[in-house]
Amino acid sequence: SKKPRLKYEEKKELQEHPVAKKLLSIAIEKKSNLIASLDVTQTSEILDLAKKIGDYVVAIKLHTDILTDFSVDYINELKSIAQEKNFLLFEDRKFGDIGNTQQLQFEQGVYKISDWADLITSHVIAGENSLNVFSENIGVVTIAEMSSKGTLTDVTYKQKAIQISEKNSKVIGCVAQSSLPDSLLLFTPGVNLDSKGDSKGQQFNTPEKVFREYYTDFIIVGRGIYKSANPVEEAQKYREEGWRSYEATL
Ligand code: BMP
Repeated sequence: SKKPRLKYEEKKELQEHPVAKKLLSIAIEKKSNLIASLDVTQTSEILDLAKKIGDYVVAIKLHTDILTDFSVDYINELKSIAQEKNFLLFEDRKFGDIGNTQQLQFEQGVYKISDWADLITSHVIAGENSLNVFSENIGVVTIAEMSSKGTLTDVTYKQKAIQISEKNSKVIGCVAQSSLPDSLLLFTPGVNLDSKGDSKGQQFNTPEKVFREYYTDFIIVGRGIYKSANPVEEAQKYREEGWRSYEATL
């Protein structure tokens, strides 16, 4: 039989990075392991959803480059909602280039991600040095394994991505669809209670399955929440389901 997983309190002890500690503190305080991915294209929709579901999540994941009306005012308002409701801002930029280019994408352009993100995602396809450009105060989450059908992130790729992630003090964890060493936090997207997948390659599992089989730390839910008729009810449901499934593995 499988050994029991580490509690969030125990994982917090293992973490050195302030953002990892903060994320785990929020999880413990809110009894939530839910990250809502708000993949909508207007800032007003994000702000509205963030106000409504902010109490139930540990972080809101963003794809800022899909917004049609980005502004600094929007970011400032989102930051104040995040502070009030106690969640982190997670920019899913999936950097995937040489370090110099990633640095420009991280610090410059319209979005100036380095000014406001608490967490960012990065591929490690360009090798370990490409991660050196991210700042110390931002938690880097590497993409070790993807949720989509036919992904190229096979076992060897995943193992190498984990090795790079374990060695780098800026990395707090990985996006993956299987378990990780205890020193890394596991973020699992492709979670939905009502659907098995879409026509574009996404594959969904239930929260129960990803906690039981992978010992994930955080579930990432997109369309299951923001596309539903009642996002508040769904956010509450995923929070409860995620927490119940976590406790069942202890
Ligand atoms: P949805 O639950 O609507 O499928 O959204 C999943 C979110 O997680 C999307 O924002 C997607 O970009 C992200 N994601 C994923 O689905 N699979 C991965 O392997 C990595 C991701 O970041």
